[in-house]
Amino acid sequence: MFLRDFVDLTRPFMLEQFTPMNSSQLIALDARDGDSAVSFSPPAQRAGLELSVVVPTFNERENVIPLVERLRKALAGISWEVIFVDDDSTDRTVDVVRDLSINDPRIRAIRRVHRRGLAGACLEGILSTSAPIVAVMDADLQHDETRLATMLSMMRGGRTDLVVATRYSGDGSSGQGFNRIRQAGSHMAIGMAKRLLKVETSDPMSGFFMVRRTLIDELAPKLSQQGFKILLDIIASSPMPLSIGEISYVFRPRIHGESKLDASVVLEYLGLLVAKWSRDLISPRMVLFGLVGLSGVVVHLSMLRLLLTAGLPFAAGQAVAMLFAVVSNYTLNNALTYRDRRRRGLHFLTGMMMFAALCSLGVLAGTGVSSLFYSQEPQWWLAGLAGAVIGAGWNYITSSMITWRR
Ligand SMILES: Nc1nc2c(ncn2[C@@H]2O[C@H](COP(=O)(O)OP(=O)(O)OP(=O)(O)O)[C@@H](O)[C@H]2O)c(=O)[nH]1
Ligand SMILES: [Mg+2]
Repeated sequence: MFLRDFVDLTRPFMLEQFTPMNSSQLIALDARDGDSAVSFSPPAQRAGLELSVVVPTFNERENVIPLVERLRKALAGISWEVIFVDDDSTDRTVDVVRDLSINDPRIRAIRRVHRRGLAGACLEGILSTSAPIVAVMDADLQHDETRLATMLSMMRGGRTDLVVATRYSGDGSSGQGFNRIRQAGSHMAIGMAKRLLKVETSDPMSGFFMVRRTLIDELAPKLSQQGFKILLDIIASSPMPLSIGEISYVFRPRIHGESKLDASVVLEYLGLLVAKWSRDLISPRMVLFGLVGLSGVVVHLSMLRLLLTAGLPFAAGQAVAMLFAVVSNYTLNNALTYRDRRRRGLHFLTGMMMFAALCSLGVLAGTGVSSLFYSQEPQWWLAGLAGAVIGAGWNYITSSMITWRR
């Protein structure tokens, strides 16, 4: 536990910011945090609010109104609200939500600026409500909202911590929403989660579930803000076995807008699996940083070989190959490891220079440590390994705290 706490120093502040507070405190936070900001439409302060539906959105403008209409029908007779957590969509999804909220205070918007991430958005939405029970569902109408009322009645007795809407048991299916490749990938991912993390539910990858808010209040500091798989993270992060109910549903095809799922989601998922399997000793970010580092070694050696074959002297070839590896590592880390804090435009270039300068210091520190090791214990591999660990650790810490600081 301590290694993760020590190394992943950049993480904790955001989650704590969103435990219940009033609007004036939120405005103060906005002003203080120059790097990232968040704006809220006023929370619905209604007595007896029972259910909050948290909907993460990124470019879902056309889906907002149909979803709200469906929620109104499905949740008739229940005291509910819906919170759209939008990562500053370019199609101005948040404006549609705010227009609706003028006439219906049950509809709320959280607009996050300079942040990306489905899991982080869901967490922020959950932590911003006072409702005791929270549902998480996608905006794109793929999740069957008519299941919500039954899910709520399963939660009401107080004995169930979590209800998972599953595509993989009873009458559930993913056939309409997934092609064959997605289906095979989903089954493989579930198999890995079950084997490695001993997760019992039939659909730990589901993005449609209902949970007791106090559980998330407790688990929040442990949950990753990266990735798509918040449900798996919740189940695997709980120190106590959870009482989990299931309800089946048919995953519908997406009608409006585009899927945000891409290859990086697979890598983020692997990061989450390793993190939970190591009992949070390693963070998902560390796993991604390590994978990118390994790819840098491959880039470096391939380039060196190419340049030497082309007749370049060794020193020149080595310098150019190193430069390629640094640029490749920086670009991949920007796209994957620090996707939620991605640097763009001019910031991309200044970040690259910063990354290169800090990595050079890492090389110096690593060389110094390995030379010291070698003078005490002339085992080349042990000394080399010590240098590599120091260099990689330095690079990770400075990347998280300086190049991609929040
Ligand atoms: N706030 C926020 N929401 C996101 C982000 N990425 C995806 N979403 C939302 O999360 C939900 C699920 O995303 P989808 O792209 O539909 O993912 P999916 O359902 O697994 O994939 P498809 O079946 O291809 O649609 C949608 O409501 C998205 O708008 C993000 O970075 N931030
Ligand atoms: Mg979808």
